[in-house]
Amino acid sequence: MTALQDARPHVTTGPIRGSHKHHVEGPAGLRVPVRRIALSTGEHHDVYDTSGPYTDDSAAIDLHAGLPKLREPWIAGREPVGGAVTQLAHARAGVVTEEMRYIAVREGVDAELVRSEVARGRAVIPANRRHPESEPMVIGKRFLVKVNANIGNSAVTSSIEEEVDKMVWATRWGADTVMDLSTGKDIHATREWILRNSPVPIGTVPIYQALEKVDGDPAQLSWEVYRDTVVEQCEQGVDYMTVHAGVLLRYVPLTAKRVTGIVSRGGSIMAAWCLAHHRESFLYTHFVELCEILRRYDVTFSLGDGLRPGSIADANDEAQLAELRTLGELTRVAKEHDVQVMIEGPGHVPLHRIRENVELEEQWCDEAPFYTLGPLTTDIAPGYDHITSAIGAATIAEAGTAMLCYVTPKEHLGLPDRDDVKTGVITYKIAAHAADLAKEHPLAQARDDALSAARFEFRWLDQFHLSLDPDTAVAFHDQTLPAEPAKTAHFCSMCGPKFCSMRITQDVRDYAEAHGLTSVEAIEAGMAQESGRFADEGGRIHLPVTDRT
Ligand code: IRN
Ligand code: FE2
Repeated sequence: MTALQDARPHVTTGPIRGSHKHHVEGPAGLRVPVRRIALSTGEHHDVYDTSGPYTDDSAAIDLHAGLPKLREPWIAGREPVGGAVTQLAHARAGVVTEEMRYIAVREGVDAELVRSEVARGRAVIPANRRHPESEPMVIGKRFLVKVNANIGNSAVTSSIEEEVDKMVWATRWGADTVMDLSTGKDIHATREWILRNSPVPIGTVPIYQALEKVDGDPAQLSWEVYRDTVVEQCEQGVDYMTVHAGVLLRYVPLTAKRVTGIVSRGGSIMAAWCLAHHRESFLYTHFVELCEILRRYDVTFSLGDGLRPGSIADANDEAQLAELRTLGELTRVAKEHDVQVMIEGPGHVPLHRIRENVELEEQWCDEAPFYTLGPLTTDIAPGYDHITSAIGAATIAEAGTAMLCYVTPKEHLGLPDRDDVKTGVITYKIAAHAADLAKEHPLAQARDDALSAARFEFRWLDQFHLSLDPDTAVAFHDQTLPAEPAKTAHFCSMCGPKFCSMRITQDVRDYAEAHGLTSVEAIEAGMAQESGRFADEGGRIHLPVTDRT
């Protein structure tokens, strides 16, 4: 690997507050990581863990050496079926791979479900044979909704060190995959550092690097330059690649009257090439060769939405839907070659037009996993587009989208920094989890129940530790009640001791128990008492607060 400027690059290590890394023993000696949250009741709660060895106190982290090659023996021992080494080929042949078994433990499902979903193309396991460091995960609508975090430098900002740090940081907070969208200098070296140190699958958009190789002029691109770039990235270990092969020459004019034209970087590059040469996209005409390359490594296609709408006005328009149909055609070609496929989706879509996106994708792309960027449900809140898009993300995930590409507060404004990465990941974990609850995933609600019980019983530390972002929860609580006793107090500063509804409910229950009543009777009895007092005091509403000036 290219030497880093900083000989000791810094990444965040150590367990997340209130938890530690634990390994669940799976079949055939598999050790599957979970984050074990210790509760004050003596119980514990395990949650899905994407953070790799970085949160394991007993693991020695050496970025120069890279992570342990977890999958190496599995990959070495695997015989090709029908000439193909892909998870799809194995799944179709009825083989349950080690990756599938590992995933089954993580997801709390049968390994056979993982196999059959991969076999029918409704789920993918992005796992390049040359990225043995990654911990297997699955993307598909029958499984937990996943979140991708985009990182990567641009020509004007950021270093390799910062990008490696962002990758570790994003997975710490729950990113299931990371895409390296670097476009500036050192693209190859940045990716190498990220891959060798990443516990999650890494995605890229190879056309970005290909464009750098021709000095940023799309007209100078060629199939050969692109192909060599793809091979280079496959060799390095990239697990999935965005390929904007659905941007056809004849679709480009469909964007002419749009409010925001073509907003996809890859889409605009390919549109520029098609127009400059007045020829069909080389990604489309060489698609079979591309399948043959990806198949050798088991790299998963993420068929790009180069014509996604970039504004509410352009949602679900002809250009977008024409491209989606073509992505369906390409999905079938890829699967004939035993290559796994997912489909990228929009963008900017108002709430009432979101479901249609999922329905058409499922219909036209044979239910290949849908992977969407938000969508943003309004255009009017730059600076808050993690929120405008998380609303759309939760909605589209409930409808069946398998993975959500995060949007950070910097969307439309600048390159996200470390804080934006965390905000984006946590925001998208909320959207994904909201959808898991709505889909009644068997693993989802237990965490809500555990947290709510802690909240109701004033086990403040348990409440913090069960939350998606314990550090922020503690910090907010500390702002008004930093003292240690406040972490067990039966109130917080929002309502104060007298107006705490949870404490009052508990009083009601205690009263009921003491008087041998049901809660309902207790409330009635209590109310009769209170109204007596109200009348006694001359019918004035009494506030149990002494000083309200
Ligand atoms: C996801 C769904 N639709 C687009 N994406 C992501 O956008 C994709 O995975 C990649 O991270 C990025 C590609 O952007 P362009 O090149 O389409 O703008
Ligand atoms: Fe946008």
